[in-house]
Amino acid sequence: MRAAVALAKQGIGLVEPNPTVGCILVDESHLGQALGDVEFRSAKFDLPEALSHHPAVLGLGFHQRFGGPHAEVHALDDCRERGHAPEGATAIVTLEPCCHFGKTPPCANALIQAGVARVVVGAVDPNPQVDSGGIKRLRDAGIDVVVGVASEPCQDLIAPFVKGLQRRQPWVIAKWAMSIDGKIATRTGSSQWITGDLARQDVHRQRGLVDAILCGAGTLRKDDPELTARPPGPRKARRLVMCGDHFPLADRKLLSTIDRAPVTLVLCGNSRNADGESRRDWSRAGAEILTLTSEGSTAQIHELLSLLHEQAVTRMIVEGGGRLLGSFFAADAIDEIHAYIGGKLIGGAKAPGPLGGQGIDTIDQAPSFRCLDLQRLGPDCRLTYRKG
Ligand code: AOF
Ligand code: ZN
Repeated sequence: MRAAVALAKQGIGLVEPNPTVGCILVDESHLGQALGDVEFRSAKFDLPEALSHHPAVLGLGFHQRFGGPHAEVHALDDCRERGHAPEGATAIVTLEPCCHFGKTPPCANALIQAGVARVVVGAVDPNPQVDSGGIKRLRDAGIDVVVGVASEPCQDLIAPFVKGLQRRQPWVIAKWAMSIDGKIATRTGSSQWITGDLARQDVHRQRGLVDAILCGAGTLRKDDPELTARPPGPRKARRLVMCGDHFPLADRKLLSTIDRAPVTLVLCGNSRNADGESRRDWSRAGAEILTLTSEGSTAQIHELLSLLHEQAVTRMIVEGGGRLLGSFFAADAIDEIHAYIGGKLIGGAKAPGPLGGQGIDTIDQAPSFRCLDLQRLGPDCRLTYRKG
């Protein structure tokens, strides 16, 4: 199942708003040893490539693009292309096979027709059109179904999809780069660059996998960021600025690069008539102006997230600065953190950390996050944390 999870991850950025799913068809009589304990510990290891050569593996598949065939169909095709028969095989799937006619026919039917003997499921599909219906259909056809194997990584795979379904908001990734001692700038405000080339390349890769990238007005003023993925990735993110009640000056890279990716300025209600000239410049350039009607930053953040869900934003990155990230923290609106740690020390009681605002008073108030991944990036690293 962990191997199927690794396969599924190859679909991140390609399948949303669908969930990422991986499937492996195996011949249990050849399973013998576990699929490479050693292999999973090595970051350089190409898992799909190695799996292909395992004697138990009949076929591999993952959901590769929105609207395209599901993981199970790819695995069955792969199995037949390799000259194997799926009859009697075990299908290991990170998500319950679907039972509905969506953009493709039901995967449960495909598995039944192929004659698989057993299906091992990581997570139940919370989509109301499925919701254990796939499991039932397989069992009714006499297939042995095991549910909940390695469920934590399988639930992690579909967490953005689940949040979209249940909360009708995008998955929020807070991103920052800090020194080993947790500073995002020196006490004088100098911050470029805390991380090196490899870490910054990774930031661009992550940008190319999401639907929206948000920054605050202070960052727009100070850093003049472009907020594009360079080189471009599979998704083109809408670039958003949380402006407060003033239009930003129009001399920003965001405006001069508006042909590369759409721009939205997010303002709050009392700004309607402010800054006429800047407003005109941004509008003329084609920027979308979004005016929030709620009061207070927490309500405004949730209003924005709901609006972005309606615009089909599944995953988004909040890039800072500290004030905006502090507001997202205070609003309990951070699902995941990409903390880049640059191999540098900054020091100084007045040098800022990543989250501004008030912060919490005592440790018992601190929300818990767990470490999902650690990527080494030359002298730096990316730590991925998730709530819960
Ligand atoms: C599976 N295997 O690989 C995936 C599943 O719009 P459609 O037809 O592509 O269906 C999307 C829904 O199917 C999605 O919301 C989720 O419930 C399920 N995704 N199911 O059996 C897969 N990607
Ligand atoms: Zn399916």
